[in-house]
Amino acid sequence: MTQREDETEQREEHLLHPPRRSWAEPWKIKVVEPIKVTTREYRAKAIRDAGYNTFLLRSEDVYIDLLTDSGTSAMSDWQWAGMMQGDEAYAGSRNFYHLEDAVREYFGYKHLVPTHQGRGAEHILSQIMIEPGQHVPNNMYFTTTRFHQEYAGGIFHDVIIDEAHDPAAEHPFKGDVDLSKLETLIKEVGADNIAYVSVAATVNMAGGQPISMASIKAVRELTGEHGIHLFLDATRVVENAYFIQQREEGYADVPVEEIVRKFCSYTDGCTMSGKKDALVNIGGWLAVNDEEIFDKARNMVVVFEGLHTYGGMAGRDMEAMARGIVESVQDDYIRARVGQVEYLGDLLHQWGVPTVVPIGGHAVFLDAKQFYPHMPHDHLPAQTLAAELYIDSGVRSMERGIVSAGRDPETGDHRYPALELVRLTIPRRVYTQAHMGATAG
Ligand code: PLI
Repeated sequence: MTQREDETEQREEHLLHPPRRSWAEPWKIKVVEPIKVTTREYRAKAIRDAGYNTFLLRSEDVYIDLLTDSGTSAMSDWQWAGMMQGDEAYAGSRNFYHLEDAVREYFGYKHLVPTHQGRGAEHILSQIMIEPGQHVPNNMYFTTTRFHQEYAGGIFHDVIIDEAHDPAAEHPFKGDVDLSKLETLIKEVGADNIAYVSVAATVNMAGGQPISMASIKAVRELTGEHGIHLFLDATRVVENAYFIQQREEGYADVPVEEIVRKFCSYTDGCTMSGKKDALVNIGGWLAVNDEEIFDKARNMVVVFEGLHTYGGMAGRDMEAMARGIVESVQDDYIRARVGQVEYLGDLLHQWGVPTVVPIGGHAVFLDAKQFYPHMPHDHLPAQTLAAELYIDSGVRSMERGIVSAGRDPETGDHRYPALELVRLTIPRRVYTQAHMGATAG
C-alpha cells in the first residue's frame, strides 16, 4: 500500500469511527414543541388543585417534565417514516414480522407475543407461570411487576443485594442478586414452589441501578441446577448493557448490541415495556423460548390484549418499535443518553444535593429523607419534595417511596420501603443540556 492509500484509509476509518471526547448527541433537532413558562403563584395553585400529587398536574402546566421516561421519547425521522408504512391488517401485519425479526436479532428470543405495553406482558406471564401460593423472587420490585405477581397469587420476595437499599452505597452493580438470599429461599420453600425468578435490568426502584453480567450468569447457573425458570424485565436492558460495557471487566470493547444479546441469553424470556429503551410512545411485548409457554401466551393475549400478531398495538406502532430497537442499541446513542443523565447528576452533586449514587441510567434520584431529616416517614417526605420542586421551578418529578410502595394487602398499612426518593427522569432525545442546567439550578 502506498503512503497516500494508507492516509486515505486512515481518513476513512476516522470518519467511520471518530474519536469521541464528549457524550454530545449523535442527532439534531428537526421539530420542536413549545413549553409554557409559569409563575410561582400559578404553580402553587396548580399543585394545590392537584392535591399535591404531581401525577394529577396537567402537563400544560409543567415547564420541564421529568415525571417519567416512559412513552416520552422523541422518535427519529426513520421511525416516523416507518409509521407511514403501517400495515393495519387485523391479522398478519408485515410490521409484526419486522418486530419479530428485531426481537430475535437483538434480544435473541425465539417467540414474540406483542402487548399494548409492559404491564400487559407482565399480566400474561404472571397468569401463565404462577400457581397461587408459589413464591417469586425479584431483584427489588417494580410496582406493576409486583402487582401482577401478587394478583396471580404469587408471594413476592426481594433478593437484591443489601447495598441496593442504601442510597449512599457506591456499588457499581446495585441491581445484583444476592445469591445466598436466593439459595436460602429455594432451600426454605423448595424449588417446586418457586414460580420463576424475576430479574430487572436496570432496577428502577433502586435508582436505575444495573445488574452485572456475572450476576445474571450466576443466577442462571443456580436456577438451572434447580430447574427454575428465569425471566427478565428487559425494559431498560440497553442502559444496563451500557453500564456493563463501562464498568465490568472484559466488556470495554464489546458493542452494547452484543452485550444485550449475551445478557438475554441467560434468561428464558422477557417482558418488555417498549416505552423506555425501545424509543416509542406506546408498545411492549413478551418474548419466550419455550414452545409450551409461547402457546399459552399466544392464546391468552387474544383475550386480554388483541390478536397474537398485534397485541393491542397498531401496525404503525409495531414498525416504530422495530426501528426503535435498532436505534437503541447503537453505542453512540446510548452513550449520549446515559451521558445526559450523568451530566444532570454531576451538576446536582456540585450543588451538594443528596442523590442516590452511582447515578442511574434513566434518572437522578433525590434522597428525600436527607431533605427533611425530622419528617416522619408516613408524612410522605418524597411526595412533599416533589411538590416543592414543582412550585419552585416548574419541574415535574415523581415520588418513588412510601406512596409508590403501596399498602400491604393484608394489613392495609404502608409498606415503609428503605428508600424514600424523588425521581428526576430524563425522557430520551427530548431535552437539551440547558434544560438540565435549568433543572439543577
Ligand atoms: O408502563 P408499562 O406498562 O409499559 O411498563 C411497566 C414497567 C415494567 N417494568 C419496569 C422496570 C418499568 O419501569 C415499567 C414502567 N415504568 C414506568 C411507567 C416508569 O415511570 O418508570
